[in-house]
Amino acid sequence: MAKFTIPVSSRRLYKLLGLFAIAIITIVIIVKGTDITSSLSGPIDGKSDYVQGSKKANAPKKARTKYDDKYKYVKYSIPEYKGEKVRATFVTLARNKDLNGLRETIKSFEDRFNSKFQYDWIFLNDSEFNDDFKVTMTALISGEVKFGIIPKEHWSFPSWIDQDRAADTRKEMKDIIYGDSISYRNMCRFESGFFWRHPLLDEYEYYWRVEPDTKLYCDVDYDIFRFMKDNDKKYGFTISIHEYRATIPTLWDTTVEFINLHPEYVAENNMLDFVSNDDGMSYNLCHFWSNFEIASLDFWRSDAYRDYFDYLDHAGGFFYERWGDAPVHSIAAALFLNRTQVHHFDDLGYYHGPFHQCPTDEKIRLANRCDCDPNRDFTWRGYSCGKKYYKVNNLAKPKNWADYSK
Ligand SMILES: Nc1nc2c(ncn2[C@@H]2O[C@H](COP(=O)(O)OP(=O)(O)O)[C@@H](O)[C@H]2O)c(=O)[nH]1
Ligand SMILES: *[C@@H]1O[C@H](CO)[C@@H](O)[C@H](O)[C@H]1NC(C)=O
Ligand SMILES: *[C@@H]1O[C@H](CO)[C@@H](O)[C@H](O)[C@H]1NC(C)=O
Ligand SMILES: [Mg+2]
Repeated sequence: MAKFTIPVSSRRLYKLLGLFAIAIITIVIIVKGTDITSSLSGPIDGKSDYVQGSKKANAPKKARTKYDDKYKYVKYSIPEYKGEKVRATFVTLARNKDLNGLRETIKSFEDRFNSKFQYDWIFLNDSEFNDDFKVTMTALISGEVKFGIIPKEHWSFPSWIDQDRAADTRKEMKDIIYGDSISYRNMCRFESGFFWRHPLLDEYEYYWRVEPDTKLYCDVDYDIFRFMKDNDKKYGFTISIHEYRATIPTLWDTTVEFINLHPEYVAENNMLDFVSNDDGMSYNLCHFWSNFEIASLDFWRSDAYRDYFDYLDHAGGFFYERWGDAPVHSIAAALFLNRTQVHHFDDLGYYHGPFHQCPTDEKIRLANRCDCDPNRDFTWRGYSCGKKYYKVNNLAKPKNWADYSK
């Protein structure tokens, strides 16, 4: 019997020890838990300190330094910009129904770039944003988030537009993508002439335009706005493409009329050869795909662009045809900028349905941890204007570009 009592009491002892251990673990978890909550409330309350400190941005990645010499090309061509932050912001035009498409998009832009630099993000809509939208976006974004409403006169027919003629156009164009849409036309006119006039953008010098359902495929470890500013870049793009001719039948002729009135606005070292194959006689339909833009707000604020937009707006093509903001922005950039002020971000991976930019240069792709398939890259394909852009600017294409051109 005595032999039995010992194991029983030791079982009790084990039980007691077990309970004691569980109690300790529970206490540790509770204490840790409050630690986590209090450390979370720090950055949220003191967000501005956190943003200015930008400490994360300056910490080099361990894995990266190990392979520094192997990826020398990348290091050499893309210096890491760690200087002072630029007055820059993201800008997204959106609707309630874009919330789902925006969640993943924002996550990829934050993970790949913005969590390291904490730039602000502005959302614009033609009516008030609801709370679900605001709360979700604010939680996902590391910088300050601002919501703005578009003034009615920036999102409607201007007084001089003939409503019957505009309605006829929408009927005639019903078989062309967005051809029958009023809201799409308002959107194109807004993105051409008004987003940069919104008071929320006044304090900024540069912006990065982001649309719902897009994605960033590669790490961006340098301050891309700093890069723009330090190198006097005014317009940066990823994908370029040919426009549907039916949407812009008179855009070029209207542009030529404007240039004849204002030859002083045309830059000396311009990029006319990117948008015209016959020295300005006609438009070759090439444009930068404006759903992605990293650009200077001061460029749109310039007299040249303001007067150009005004001229186009009075000509009525946003409603009598279906002029897109992409060809309007691109033609302006090609004519009013020194060609050295336009930049192709060949180091970025980007998706907006149905096209991808995925760096075909393996060194770039691996160094920047791109999660895209280069076989889907659009840059060197026939319908793209990438080859044209590289040719007219005397830029070297990646060695293997032809493997991704068919
Ligand atoms: N607020 C608002 N945004 C719009 C409207 N139409 C388009 N957008 C936004 O404008 C951008 C371009 O529209 P999208 O449908 O993506 O056109 P696509 O990229 O040319 O096919 C996106 O950011 C949309 O969220 C609209 O009627 N209201
Ligand atoms: C944006 O405006 C539209 C009306 O134009 C409205 O239906 C929608 O709810 C607004 N979006 C958000 C997120 O509030
Ligand atoms: C265009 O920019 C480049 C680089 O900044 C400069 O060397 C060149 O002089 C400029 N050309 C003109 C015509 O302004
Ligand atoms: Mg889109």
